[in-house]
Amino acid sequence: MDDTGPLNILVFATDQHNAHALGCYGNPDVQTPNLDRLAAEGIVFDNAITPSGACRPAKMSMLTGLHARTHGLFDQQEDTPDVAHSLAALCRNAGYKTAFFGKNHMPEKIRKLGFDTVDSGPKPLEELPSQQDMVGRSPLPNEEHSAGVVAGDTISFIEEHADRPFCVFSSHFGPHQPIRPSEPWASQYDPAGISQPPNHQYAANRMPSPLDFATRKWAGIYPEPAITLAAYYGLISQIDFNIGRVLDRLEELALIDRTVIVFLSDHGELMGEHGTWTKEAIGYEAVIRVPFIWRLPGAERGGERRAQLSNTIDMMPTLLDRLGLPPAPEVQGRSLLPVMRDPLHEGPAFEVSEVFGAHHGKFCSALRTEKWKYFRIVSATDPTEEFLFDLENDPWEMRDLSTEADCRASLDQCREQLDRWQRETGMCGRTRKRLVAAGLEDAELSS
Ligand SMILES: [Ca+2]
Repeated sequence: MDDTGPLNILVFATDQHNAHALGCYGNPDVQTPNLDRLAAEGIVFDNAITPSGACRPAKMSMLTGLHARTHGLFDQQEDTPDVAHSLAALCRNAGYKTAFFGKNHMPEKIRKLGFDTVDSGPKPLEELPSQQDMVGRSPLPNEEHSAGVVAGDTISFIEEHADRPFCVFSSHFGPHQPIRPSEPWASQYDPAGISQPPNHQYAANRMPSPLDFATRKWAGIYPEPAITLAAYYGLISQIDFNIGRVLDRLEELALIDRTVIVFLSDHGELMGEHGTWTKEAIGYEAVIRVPFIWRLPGAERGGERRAQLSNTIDMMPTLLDRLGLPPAPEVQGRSLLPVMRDPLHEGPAFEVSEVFGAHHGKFCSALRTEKWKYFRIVSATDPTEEFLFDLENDPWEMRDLSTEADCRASLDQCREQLDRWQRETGMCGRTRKRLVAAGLEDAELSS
């Protein structure tokens, strides 16, 4: 292996992918042999958090290493802010060929973020025959389905630029709805044989109010949970197959050990957990925890796992660190290389994820430690809701402890850590304007 010269970057992103829905994260039903192979040759982060449980903010954070409150794409708004730096722009400045295939959420800005080649391919939501077809079988063969097209475009680009350093995002539309895999994946899973998450039906002592929005929105559109889960797993297996195609080609071209490979999702999916689907302004693990897998050249530390907390804003500084490029100024993520190379290296005490649902005016901020989950939901009109879960003893978050007297000290500590983080992190003018417009200027949004 020639280990001189610059390394390539290949990022596989899925959209709305619950971290429970991978074989290498312990799911007994879903088949993900290619991602499991990547995990066996890579390092799996078991406690990775998205900075925001919404598509556009999370994608922007991935590309900039910044929290949503700082880059200013704070919710699903259409206009995208200009940013001072991005991973792709820094790579391009260093001589890399840059490309983004698949779902980018910001067609008007993606080139400005530093990508030379941009191709979204087919857009499944726009091609959906009707809302009633949100879950089901795609009539398209794999090569015409977005999952196959994204992989095909990625392979062509890599073949064409095999002699140049490249930075490629291969960004799948799925398993975000529409949940419509091609055959044979649409028939791969028998709904009767699929196990449900333990928290899909349970007697909760309290539920966050934004869950109602998702439940109401999808009532009558999503079929029963087992059928939806079978389609969701089918789409994940189809994406896994296509990721395998890219990995195989990378090996054939002898580039796999000249490339840093990352797999992640922008955010999670309720996936039937807590009784509903998609995502909302809530801080459950189903929404904010994401799969995060790193394959370093030479499969360094391959097959290892890390329990230390990480955040997907760490991707950009980690890649720059491993490539030997100068770190970006003002980036809020941190390089994960020290943790990857030393299993005993201390991780951060907590990570934060924030999401604002403009459609109902609720803002949720979540604080995650290795043991605790604290999240609170504020709005201009309703009382603040607070939740606390003991993830060591209740990983599926089925018992809220925020009103338990003997958890009071932990609740106070989490709340104080989150307050301080929000105060110290501040926010950009654009985010402030957005929140003031929503009547949240008096809420606990420290600046
Ligand atoms: Ca998304």
